[in-house]
Amino acid sequence: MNAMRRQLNLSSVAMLQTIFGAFPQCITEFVDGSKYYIITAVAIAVTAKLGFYVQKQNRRKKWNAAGRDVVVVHTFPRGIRIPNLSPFALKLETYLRMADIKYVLDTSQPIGYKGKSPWITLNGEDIADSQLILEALAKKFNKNFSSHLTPEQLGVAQAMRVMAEEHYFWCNEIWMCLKDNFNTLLRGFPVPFLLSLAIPILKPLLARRAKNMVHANGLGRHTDQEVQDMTYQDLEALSAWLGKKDYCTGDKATEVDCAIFGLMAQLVWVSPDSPNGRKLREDCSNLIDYCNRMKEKFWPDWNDNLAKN
Ligand SMILES: N[C@@H](CCC(=O)N[C@@H](CS)C(=O)NCC(=O)O)C(=O)O
Ligand SMILES: *[C@@H]1O[C@H](CO)[C@@H](O)[C@H](O)[C@H]1NC(C)=O
Repeated sequence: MNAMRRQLNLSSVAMLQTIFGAFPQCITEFVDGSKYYIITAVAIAVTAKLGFYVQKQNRRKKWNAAGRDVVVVHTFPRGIRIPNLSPFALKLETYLRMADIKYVLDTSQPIGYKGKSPWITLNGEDIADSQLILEALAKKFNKNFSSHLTPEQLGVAQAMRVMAEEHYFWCNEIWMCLKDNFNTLLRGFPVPFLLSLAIPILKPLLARRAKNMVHANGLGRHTDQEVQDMTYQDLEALSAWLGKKDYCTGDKATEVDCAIFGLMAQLVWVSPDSPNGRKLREDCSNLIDYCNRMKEKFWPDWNDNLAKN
């Protein structure tokens, strides 16, 4: 056994000698000459890595210290005309208000472990995806605002939410990202100076990303006109569903209203002059009244939650 180990050690030393012995002279000379540069570079890299690690630990410590049962909402910074430019984050915040659950915002890491925003930390545990978060919170805090609905009403609400979040949302993204080239979106919140310098470089990269995503889900393969018509159909369906009711499912606001409000609020306050914003004004104005109703009910402090321009 010992003899075998000795032999193995010997042969691995021999192997290393062969490898390094085979190093061309010029490389060893280069490494020798730039030893100090290399040492400095490695030191900088290690320090940076350590710094990021400490920063990450500190962030985590701060999130975990938010207080028992206080939801830390990880999201993008406040908008100028709307508290949250992400429809899914606005949905989540609106739900937290509806359910009277304490929350704090954290914008240090908007994109979560699933690669999307929003996500939350609650009592040290992370949850991602607005709908999964909403359902987890409903369970934990024992809230259900839809318990009075019939199975049919629940079914329609589910179908409408999925249409809005998974179809309408992407149709609208095509306008925001590809037709409008992010311009309206970028006017939506105060862009820090350093980031504004990087925007000309970032825009084409983000556009390519968006293009790939809508190509993958299929919507990006239609003509502009076809996408436009589909989007209008979604808005008309939402408007017809709402009808003369105060809220989507009746005279009481329920979970689905948070989702619909999150998406429609963007048209009302961020991109009113987009084709979809105009469509809302011209043919679906009950959705605008609805957004104002939701805003008054759940966001009496709306203006306090806007970014200064
Ligand atoms: N199903 C997700 C959708 C979240 C989502 O699409 N978030 C967008 C911002 S509105 C995002 O993070 N996009 C970043 C990306 O796709 O890279 C939810 O309900 O939370
Ligand atoms: C509320 O209750 C209904 C049935 O009464 C159920 O279908 C629904 O999933 C519940 N919603 C939440 C958010 O728990």
